[in-house]
Amino acid sequence: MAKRAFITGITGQDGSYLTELLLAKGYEVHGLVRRASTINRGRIDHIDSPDLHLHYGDLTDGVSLVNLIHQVEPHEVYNLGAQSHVKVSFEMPEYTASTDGTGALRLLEAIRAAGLDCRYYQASTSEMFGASPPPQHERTAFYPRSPYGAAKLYAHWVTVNYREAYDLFAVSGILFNHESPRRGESFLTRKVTLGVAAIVLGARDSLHLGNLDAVRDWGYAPEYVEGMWRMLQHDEPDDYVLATGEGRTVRQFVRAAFAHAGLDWEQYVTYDEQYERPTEVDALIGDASKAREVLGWKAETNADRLAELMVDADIEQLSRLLKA
Ligand code: NAP
Ligand code: F7E
Repeated sequence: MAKRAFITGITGQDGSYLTELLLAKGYEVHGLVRRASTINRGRIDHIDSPDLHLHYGDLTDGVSLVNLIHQVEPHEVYNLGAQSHVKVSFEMPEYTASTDGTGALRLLEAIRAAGLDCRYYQASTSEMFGASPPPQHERTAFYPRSPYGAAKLYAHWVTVNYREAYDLFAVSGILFNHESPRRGESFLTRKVTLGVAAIVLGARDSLHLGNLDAVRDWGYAPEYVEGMWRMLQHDEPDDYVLATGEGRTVRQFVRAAFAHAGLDWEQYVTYDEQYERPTEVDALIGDASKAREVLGWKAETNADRLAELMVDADIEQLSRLLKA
């Protein structure tokens, strides 16, 4: 019998790659989708499989989660759904807390109430380390710097608590930034590579950014969803950092992306204060030794290569759009 997986956030960047991975492994995949006035499934539209099933629900609606967990009876649950934008979390702190923090609790309670023998993955984040200096690993002190980071820290600890209190196979993947051509358009990397594509193709002549000094550890999303799956296949539930171990400033990423298209970034990028955050996370560089030793997982794609592949993908996609 095929294993059944239940994924929240299936329409997001990671959810789409994880769905492809699990279907290729022979899983039956069930995804939670939100009702909106327009259909928002661009990242999974290309997946044509009788083993993919979508269900309406929301992480802020506990009843929908209880009903779906009962109905699907999953072997594995991946909780990837979130209001995942750090800057937006300062504008919508309560909604972010409900979706990203209490949402995890609602899902864990639905699993516990159903009495299922099921494995649970929580999408934790390097944002929980916040002001703690790099390199950050599983034993680094948490010090979140945004409502997003604080909400995710609650979800992280409640996952640990359900593991210890109820013997649930619950793991928390503490993932550093990971990107791809499917990255949301308002995150730094994608905003930059889309901007480069638009400049190359003559559709715009400048790009407005905020803080260029922040350091991030950017990896490639398809490799990170493989790490999530490996965490759930291990004998024991535990917490793992996934990261490349290499830090780059925003400025370095911008320079690499423009250079790949033969452009000098300084001629196009201007500073705009509106993209600053009330409190910033200055530097995130992860130490993923534990994932390498225990799970055999290692990031293969670094930020320079990522900038190149994202610029290439955006130039190709935008030229198709402009020709249409
Ligand atoms: P993403 O592209 O922003 O996708 C977020 C997903 O969550 C979307 O499917 C979205 O649905 C869904 N969602 C939002 N609010 C929801 C709600 N109230 N109820 C149910 N679903 C909801 O995020 P991602 O980059 O794939 O990241 C996946 C997860 O990993 C997130 O939890 C994120 O916080 C976490 N994370 C990401 C990174 C990273 O660098 N990418 C690093 C560490 C942790 P719609 O499509 O309907 O909006
Ligand atoms: O910002 C700076 C910004 O929004 C990266 C999420 O996936 O990773 C992500 O959070 C850096 C920050 O990602 C702009 O101030 C400058 O220092 O791409 P970002 P993030 O905040 O690191 C973590 C691990 C998650 O868990 C989150 O869900 O870039 N920056 N200028 C800018 N950022 C944006 N978005 N836009 C700018 O114009």
